Amino acid sequence: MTREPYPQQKSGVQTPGINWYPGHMLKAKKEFAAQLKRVDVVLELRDARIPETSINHDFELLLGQKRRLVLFNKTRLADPDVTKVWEARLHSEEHPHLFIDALTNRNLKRILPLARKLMAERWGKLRRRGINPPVLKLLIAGIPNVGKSTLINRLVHRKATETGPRPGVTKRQEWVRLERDARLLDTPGILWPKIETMEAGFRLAVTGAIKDEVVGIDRVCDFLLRTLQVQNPEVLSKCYRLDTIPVESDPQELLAQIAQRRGCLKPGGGVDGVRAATVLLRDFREGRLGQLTFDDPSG
Ligand SMILES: Nc1nc2c(ncn2[C@@H]2O[C@H](COP(=O)(O)OP(=O)(O)OP(=O)(O)O)[C@@H](O)[C@H]2O)c(=O)[nH]1
Ligand SMILES: [Mg+2]
Repeated sequence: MTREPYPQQKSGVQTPGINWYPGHMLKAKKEFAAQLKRVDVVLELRDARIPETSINHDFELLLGQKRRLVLFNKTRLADPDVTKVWEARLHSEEHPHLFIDALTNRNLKRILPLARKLMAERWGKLRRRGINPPVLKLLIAGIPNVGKSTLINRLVHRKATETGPRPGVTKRQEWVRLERDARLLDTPGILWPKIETMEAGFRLAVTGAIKDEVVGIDRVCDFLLRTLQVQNPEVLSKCYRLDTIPVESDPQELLAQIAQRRGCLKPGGGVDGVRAATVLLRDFREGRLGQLTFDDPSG
């Protein structure tokens, strides 16, 4: 049987979209819009594992003609071959971009020079008129948990802002001194009010931008298992010492096997599905289940 690298969900979930919008996000969006006119360049963070799904289209409207550098973070967690295809596809995009990894410092040294380059023309004009350019003001924007605060800490080589492995850690905007003549504004993660499809919901949940509860931990787990079954079944069998995994295996059955292996059982002896799902998702998020990209670059 041919393996389709990007399976569509067969969960039968029919939904008009996921309506949700925590109040703090609306507030964050208003504050974000208010600061925009005060900054020179926006560093827009997206997730390298979901280069398309992590685009906040609301930003397009808000940012307008603002100078922008798009940074795809967490590249070390994405499938390197698929990243290459994404890089080729993004080549002709309007805004310059970099694939980075804040935890391994990949491409971080290139960020500030690129941001300064975006200001070169404007500042050149000021200098010709005998005026010293002002302090470079950057704003870092993106969906929750994509690594905005981690990136800032890496750029300033100290713990200037709070970070954590869950969405919604940064609650308010905060200026950080980057260099003598550069400042960076950290902002809370912002998502859009309605997630259009369950598929997008699964991708945002599995990568940590929304909490599992928004779409249901069992469904997020089901989505991850289906993706692994077709993209990297070997990692599943190796990590949980399972037999060869046929592509058509039922994810529920797989989860039951994982539960047995990891001792996720109820007092009476039945499988504890929620515990097993929690174990699987934690293993994935801590990098024990290999590198995966969920957005198909050919789609
Ligand atoms: N592997 C990997 N993990 C990362 C990277 N950047 C951030 N993380 C992890 O992702 C999680 C979220 O990081 P934060 O910096 O708090 O994310 P944020 O975008 O500021 O999140 P909010 O403030 O909630 O919007 C943390 O557990 C980080 O260690 C990266 O480049 N690679
Ligand atoms: Mg943050």
